[in-house]
Amino acid sequence: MQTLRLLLLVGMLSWGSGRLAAQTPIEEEDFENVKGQLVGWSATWQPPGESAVYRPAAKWDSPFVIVTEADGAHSGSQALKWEFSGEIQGMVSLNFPPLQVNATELELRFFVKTKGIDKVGRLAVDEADASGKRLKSNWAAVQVQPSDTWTEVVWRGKVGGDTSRLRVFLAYDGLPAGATVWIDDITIKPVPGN
Ligand SMILES: [Ca+2]
Repeated sequence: MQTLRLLLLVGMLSWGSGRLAAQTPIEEEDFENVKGQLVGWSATWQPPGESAVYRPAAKWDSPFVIVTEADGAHSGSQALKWEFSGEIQGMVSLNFPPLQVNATELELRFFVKTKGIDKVGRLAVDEADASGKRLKSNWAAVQVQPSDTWTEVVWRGKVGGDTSRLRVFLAYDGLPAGATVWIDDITIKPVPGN
């Protein structure tokens, strides 16, 4: 069953790739300049036995929302909040905007905080070319542990010469009502010396 779910997730991530292709990659995000809707973020949900549903962040309202929140940010006065109003079954992923690749060895960092979650999230880091086409998938590149305080997630890796952006997804296999994930202070930088 787990293998099947992984295959379904890989499939739905592929499906989202074309939609992300036109977006301008980012190098950092602290959410301080977000006014109103989040741009570039999206989510994909694969309910058991049904087709995957992909929507931009602003188009989700049930069973979860993806918004910025002023309270309790890691930096400044805003962070991203992914909040579940109802129980969710099946794989669900928060899809980051494409991240700019400017070296062959990279370090991706961000801060995460969770509430009402007792399982690990899986961070996928996919390599893509300038058109958004996926070149390589790094599934479960990092396990994101649940934590009610801000903790830093770090992924460091070498990418291929044709890679010009990374596509990052934070995925969970089912979540209870009330589950919340906050994200803040995303950076992607060359590893010093590379
Ligand atoms: Ca912030």
